[in-house]
Amino acid sequence: IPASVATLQYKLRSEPEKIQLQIINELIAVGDAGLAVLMEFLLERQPGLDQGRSSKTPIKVVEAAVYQALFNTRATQVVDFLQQHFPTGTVPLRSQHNLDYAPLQQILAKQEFEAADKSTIQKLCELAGSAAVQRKWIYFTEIESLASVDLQTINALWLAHSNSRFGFSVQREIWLGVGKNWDKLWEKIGWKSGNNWTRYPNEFTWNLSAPRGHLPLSNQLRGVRVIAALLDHPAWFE
Ligand code: UYC
Repeated sequence: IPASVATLQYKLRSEPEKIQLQIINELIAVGDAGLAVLMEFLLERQPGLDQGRSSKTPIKVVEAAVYQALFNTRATQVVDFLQQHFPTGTVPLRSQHNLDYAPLQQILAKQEFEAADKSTIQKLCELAGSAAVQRKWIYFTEIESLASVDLQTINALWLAHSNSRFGFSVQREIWLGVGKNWDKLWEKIGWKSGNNWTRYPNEFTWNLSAPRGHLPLSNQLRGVRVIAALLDHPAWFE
């Protein structure tokens, strides 16, 4: 390995998270030698990926960023490597109801955020039960009983594949930051501008240039009670 790459490899292992995230981009820019370092790093960290997860530290930020950066390259050797060692990413796809979150993970890895948003709504309905699946939307009264594990998995996937920009826990943090004032939340996450609601789907920003907390969406047509129940769910503080 060239000396400069070795230095980056050392820093990737030893620097604080903020620096690690910058090093990832530098290693990607190096090309094959850099990709090899990133793949090795993921393998080293693999046994730890299941541990130390609570709603406070729902994902391993650096591992998720390495995975996503590698995935974005679409380089053949990387595609094969990820397929072999991380076929469903770095977030454990835990579900109390045996729901399969692998499709959502793959859509998010491809950064297809509009499809991921649809898939998320669908999963929430599946979690709520067959009546909600038929209806295609959830009553606020159904939210409370949604399994925390599943909500945490969905949230962790959004965080992992968005550099922690998107996810219910991000929306919750912003909501608490504005004293639970809905109008201030809508402005901050780009769901409303002045008196105008952002129109679904075309006016929403389906990529990482969106404001923090922009996604996933919750339709407000029937009021704020669904999103209120979602952001107040025990999944985020238990
Ligand atoms: N839509 O405006 N939305 C839909 C949002 C509202 C409306 C879906 C978000 C305001 C209608 C999603 C915002 C409103 C439908 C979202 C937003 C409105 C629809 C698809 C900013 C009018 C057709 C999934 C707050 C003033 C379907 C789903 C229907 C759909 C999301 C209109 C994800 C974040 C108050 C007419 N909107 N929605 O849930 O239900 O249907 O009739 O929030």
